[in-house]
Amino acid sequence: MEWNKKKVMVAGSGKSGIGAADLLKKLGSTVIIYDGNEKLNKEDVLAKLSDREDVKVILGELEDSVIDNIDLMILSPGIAIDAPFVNKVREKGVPIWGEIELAYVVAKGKLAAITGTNGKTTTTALTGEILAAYYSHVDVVGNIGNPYTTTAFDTDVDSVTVAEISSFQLETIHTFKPDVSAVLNITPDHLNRHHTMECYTNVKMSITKNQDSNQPVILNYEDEILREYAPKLNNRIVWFSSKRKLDKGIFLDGKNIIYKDDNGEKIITTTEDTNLVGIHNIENIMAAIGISINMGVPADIIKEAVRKFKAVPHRIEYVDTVDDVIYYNDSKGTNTDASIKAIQAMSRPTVLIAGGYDKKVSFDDFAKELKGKVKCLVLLGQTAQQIADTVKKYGFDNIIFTQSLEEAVEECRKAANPGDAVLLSPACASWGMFDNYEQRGDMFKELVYDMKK
Ligand code: UMA
Repeated sequence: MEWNKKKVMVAGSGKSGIGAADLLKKLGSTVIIYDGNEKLNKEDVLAKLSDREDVKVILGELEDSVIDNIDLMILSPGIAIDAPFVNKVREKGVPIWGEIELAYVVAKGKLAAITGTNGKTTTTALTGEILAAYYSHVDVVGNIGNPYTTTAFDTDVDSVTVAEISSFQLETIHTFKPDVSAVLNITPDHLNRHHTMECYTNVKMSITKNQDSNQPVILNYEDEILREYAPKLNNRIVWFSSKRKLDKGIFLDGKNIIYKDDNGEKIITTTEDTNLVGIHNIENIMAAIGISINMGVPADIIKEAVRKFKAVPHRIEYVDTVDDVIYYNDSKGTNTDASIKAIQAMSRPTVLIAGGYDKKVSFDDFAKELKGKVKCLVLLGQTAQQIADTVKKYGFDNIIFTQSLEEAVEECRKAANPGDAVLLSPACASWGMFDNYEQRGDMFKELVYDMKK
């Protein structure tokens, strides 16, 4: 690709858009940034760039005459592929790539890519730590918050990249081909954007679509959707299971986590040699082991890196203890399955804060988990009423409605007794009330810390 001859439009001026624009500038392309939010300030957008020279910013409406003059559009993951302006660009025959595709085309070295509904961030961070204990140049990128485009230009043949890839990012890949891929689990999420579970599953599984038949995909044997989908795959499947011994793959034997392949069986580590809690985290460790072994890391290095690894922020993160009430921040619980895991991990009577952006999913499975664990449910956001209606169907009626996170935390403080836990695990995205889950979690932590002031 003769990048220096291309006029490229980057859609979205968030982290991904800025990363993509910076990379394109380094490649010598002419860059136009487009963002549908007309309330943004062009100067603020330009100020985020490393090199703003000759970059044009368009906000609000996108005119046909602009589209007629571009060679390529790079889409940010938060923009739906069927958004009206994207459809228009497609109809005019302009190629549309995601920022992951752009970074992949530029990057060199080895690549491991991880997707799944839950556990992606922990598994990606852990895999990154393991690989960094063995290889000298490791980048951890993607949905984790560090766009792949920000590292791609500086990679070389010896570089190793670990990428957390969301379903949004997979919608716009074309040649993206990881050396090792992993799909951790598939449960309902983002159905407002992908519409059906079938579409969501197909998008998730497309992480494998360009891999050669000898390139591995690490899959969770306990996930029914993955087990059903597996026969359609052409890859070398490496299964992991937290519930049964497998003929081959990664599994538990008592406390030992075993890796077994044609060369025999090896104990990699044990369930006690980790700071992570919960069976879902054992699965994340298993996936990270599967990826690392297939990226050439020796077992003793893996064991040591797993032992040292600490939980990622916003994922059942201990915040503080106030009046013998433990506060946990699980703001990354942005779907029901993630929140169910957080509720299951609680060992004290729990006051739960839930609710947020409406992704058009059902809360039935979530509601069933409250019994015996959650003593009081504090609701906020767009989904508050839907969650209340659903939990009432299952006989739970200790519900408090609130209008803000401040009010929710205040209500939790009143509802919790010494010996209880307060858990922020909204089962919903933060959008609408917050920019992202990090902002929501950080605000929760501040509100908890403020209690001691
Ligand atoms: N925008 C438009 N038109 C639209 C929608 C958005 O112009 O129709 C503009 C907005 O005005 C805004 C910009 O696009 O200025 C935002 O772009 P974005 O939503 O793609 O957000 P980024 O800041 O680029 O962050 C993205 C990911 N966000 C989403 O997928 C929604 C981040 O994942 C990711 O960390 C980051 O890229 C770096 O790669 C967040 C996320 O919530 C954590 N991901 C979802 C999840 O994990 O469930 C998928």
